[in-house]
Amino acid sequence: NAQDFPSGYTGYHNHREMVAELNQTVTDHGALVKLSSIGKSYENRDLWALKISDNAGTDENEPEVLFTCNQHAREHLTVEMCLRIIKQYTDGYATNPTIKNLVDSREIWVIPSVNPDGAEYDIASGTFRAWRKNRQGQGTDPNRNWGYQWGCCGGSSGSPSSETYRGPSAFSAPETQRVRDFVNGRVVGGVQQIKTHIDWHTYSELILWPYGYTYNDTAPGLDATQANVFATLGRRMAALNNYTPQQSSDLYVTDGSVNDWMWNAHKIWSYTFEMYPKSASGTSGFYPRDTAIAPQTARNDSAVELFLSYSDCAPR
Ligand code: PAY
Ligand code: ZN
Repeated sequence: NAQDFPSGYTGYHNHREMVAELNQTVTDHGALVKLSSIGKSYENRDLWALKISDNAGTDENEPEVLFTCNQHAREHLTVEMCLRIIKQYTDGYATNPTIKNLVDSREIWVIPSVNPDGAEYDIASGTFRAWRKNRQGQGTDPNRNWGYQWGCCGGSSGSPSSETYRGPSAFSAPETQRVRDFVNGRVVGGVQQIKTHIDWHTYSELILWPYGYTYNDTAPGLDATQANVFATLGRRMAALNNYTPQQSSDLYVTDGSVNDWMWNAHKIWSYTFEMYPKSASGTSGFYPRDTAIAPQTARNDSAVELFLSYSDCAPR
């Protein structure tokens, strides 16, 4: 039994509505999409992944792109961003040649809610709790629980009551485990099929790239050429959505983040997008009214399109 959003926010999708939307997409665009669960959350909700491609039921040899949303519970606008991407690349297929070309030549994976337990808990009392973590014990911050340089360097806490609790060990959260296993499972014939990834968050209007664990631009596994690719594509996307592009640690040091693991473990060009608003006081930035959904998700259309176009090559 899913919770409802308070008035002024009913345009957001709660978990039940999100699942209904995914199923409707399957009904409307059966040949273009495949819906599967990558496993369960701590509270036993399915973590749904929608694949968008021509011949979606077949594993074709095409570059794969991953979008993940809602690692953090209260960042509800990101669920809407993932749903927007799904709508754009399914509804637009028949009429928009650019979209058709991208869908035909890529396999686009969308996981619209990595942390459904936290998202439901955030709205369960009828008012927002400003909850960030998952619902395992006092809660683990999923974006401090990934297994590269976990807990090494700062920006996470070993205290279970902290907002940035990293968990007792890397991948202790079922949600990060499931996404890890899904990504590990995309290695086919020794080659990782997923080339690029965006993890959507709110807020601050930023485009971030690895590493988060160190202030250095280059570090083991990330050389100057690669750092330049991250920055070049980051800046090009930022020119389209008017976000600020920077290395992740320029915001603050974070160890155990998803971007660092995706890059280090798989050389996936992994970005974090921090959505609207640019700034806010207290926790208000996490709760823009539902009237912001349409403009603030559409704002990323051209950056997403550019990002998809680069999934088979690095920008120069
Ligand atoms: O890789 O640097 C990174 C991730 C940065 C985000 C994080 O802390 O995980 C930034 C914050 C977030 O979206 O969770 C920003 C928001 C405003 C916050 O809660 O501080
Ligand atoms: Zn976040």
